Amino acid sequence: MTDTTQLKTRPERYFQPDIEKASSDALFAVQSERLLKTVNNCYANIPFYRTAMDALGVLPGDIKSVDDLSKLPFTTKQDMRDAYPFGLFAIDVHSRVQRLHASSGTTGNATVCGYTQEDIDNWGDCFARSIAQVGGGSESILQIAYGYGLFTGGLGAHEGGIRIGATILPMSSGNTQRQVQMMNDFGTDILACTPSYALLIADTAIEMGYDPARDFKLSGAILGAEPWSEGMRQEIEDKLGVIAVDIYGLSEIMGPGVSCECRAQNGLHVAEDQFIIEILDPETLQPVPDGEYGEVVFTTLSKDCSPLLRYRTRDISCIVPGTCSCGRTLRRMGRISGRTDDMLIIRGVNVFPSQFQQAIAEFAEVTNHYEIILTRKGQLDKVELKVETTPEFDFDEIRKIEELQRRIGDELKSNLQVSVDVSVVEPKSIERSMGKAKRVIDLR
Ligand code: DLL
Repeated sequence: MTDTTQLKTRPERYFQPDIEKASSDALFAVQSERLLKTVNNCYANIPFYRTAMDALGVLPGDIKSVDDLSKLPFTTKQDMRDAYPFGLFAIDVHSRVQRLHASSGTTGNATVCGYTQEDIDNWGDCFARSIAQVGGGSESILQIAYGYGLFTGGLGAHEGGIRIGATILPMSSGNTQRQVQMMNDFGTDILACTPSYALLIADTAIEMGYDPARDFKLSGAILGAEPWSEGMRQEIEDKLGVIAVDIYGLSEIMGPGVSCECRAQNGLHVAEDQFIIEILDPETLQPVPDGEYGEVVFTTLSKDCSPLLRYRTRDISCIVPGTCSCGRTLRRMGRISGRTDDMLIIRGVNVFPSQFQQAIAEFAEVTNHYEIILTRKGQLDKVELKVETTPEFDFDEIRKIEELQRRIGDELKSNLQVSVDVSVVEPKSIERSMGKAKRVIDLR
């Protein structure tokens, strides 16, 4: 196992210490001032918000500080889709807008956001903080293996690299052997990609005959865009010899860097100078206490082209109570535990994909590569879990395979109250992902 203690005990680095370590009073003042500006911008320039605020009987003048946030209307993904493509822009797309990003529109219109140069710079600041949080700086070689394009991963990381002055290796995703080659030859020290792609890169490097933890100069990995587990983190850290931090973001709010862990790895510091976070009960839309899980809702504070008021992300998380050992005062959100819309209803029982992940983490014989396949037989839902074993597992003994499948099935049954047909499969039989892994295949 790689010893990451040395990496963890390096002196803490900050990109914008005045902001990252601001007092709560100073932050409240900055947030309030920017909120007023944002609300005025929304009311004056976006008819959707004028109508929504008029319907609630709220005028921009009623918002005096962050304490008045709950008077403002919510925004949903559907509102953004209805406004497709530019209906929620505060400025004309032909004016100062430098770039457009869009989320994939698999279940409806894509959601589109515009960025002025100022928006791009602010975004870069957020990602630059993340680079510092994992221990990187201007001397770093940053390999970006998030996809470049309408997806915000690649270009968001790129802007962060520019702001902090790192040497950028703009690989985008794909061509994994070449990623490994460059990583070795150029001496990459920070890798940015999805956690599933980091694992694929690690495994590919091992297959190519490297021991990345020993041979490569990697020290940090900034991984996000999809849910992952502590088990995956451990595997990535061991194989690559890095500290791996979780980065969160969404295209509607900005892209990667809305929040990111530091090396304490105990919650993701939210860029609270640029966003107000609320954690609300998704039914009552009332705030839940710190430490309790609810829907994450963001209000943007610095966005010029695509400001959003109280955007309901559908992601589920909490505010991590207490202070962080890294010295940052920006509050932390917990790992995303699921989405309000990824709940599977299986024979009437509500189940989240993350529960499968937690259950299989208990078994040393299997890995983090799994797929949940849902089908319907007559009136009955059928659930199959395919999970890969470790290379050490002896696949020649049918009895051992059956016994492992039964034990995993029993664990799932007692955790989820649903019978799951478990198939353990040989290493590398489940397709690897270079972007966001698709773990649930619903064929019903
Ligand atoms: O995934 C932005 C991003 C790029 C974040 C690179 C981090 C790194 P979208 O494609 O719009 O944007 O997808 C946003 O992905 O609402 C979450 O459900 C999920 N997601 C993002 N980061 C994480 C994370 C980018 N760290 C949606 N953990 C969000 C779990 C995440 N889920």
